[in-house]
Amino acid sequence: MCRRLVLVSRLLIAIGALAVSIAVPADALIGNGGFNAGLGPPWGTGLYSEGRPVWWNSQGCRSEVFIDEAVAVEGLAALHIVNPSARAAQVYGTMAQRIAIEPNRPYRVTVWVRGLDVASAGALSVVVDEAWQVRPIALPAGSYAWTRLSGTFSLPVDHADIRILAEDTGEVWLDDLQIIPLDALLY
Ligand SMILES: [Ca+2]
Repeated sequence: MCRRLVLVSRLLIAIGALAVSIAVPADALIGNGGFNAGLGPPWGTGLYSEGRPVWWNSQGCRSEVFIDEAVAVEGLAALHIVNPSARAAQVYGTMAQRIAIEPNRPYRVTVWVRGLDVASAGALSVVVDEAWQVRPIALPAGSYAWTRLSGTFSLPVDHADIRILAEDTGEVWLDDLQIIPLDALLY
């Protein structure tokens, strides 16, 4: 009897360990967050993306994006954004991809960033909601080598539009953008 209980408890521990390993994502929720596959899908999805180029400009913004294969911190490529347009109302360049999330669950966003003459704090940000109000990542002003930034968010809906938004002058590089459920990191 006692031996059987031990076996049952070992089995439950094994099942528990399996559940934890399933709960921790082997990869991020976001697709091609390392930009090694270029600018294709799933970039170019979510609100406002339909019928537009993957990276698109508003109100005459002259921002451009490139896949840079010389400076990546993860894989072979990083995203390089060049924006010569100063901050002004509705002047921005952007691209997004929609991911599925659990409503009100906390998520962590991490990304490697590099800056050259970034004009202002938040000249480039990562936005996650449809109203563009929730911005877990905002790049600092100035010039800096590869730096890892992180932030958290939760939304009351079942999806997030992970949006890269350029709103002021400067050059930035992004790599290895990841979205991970925060509680999965705590096991
Ligand atoms: Ca990469």
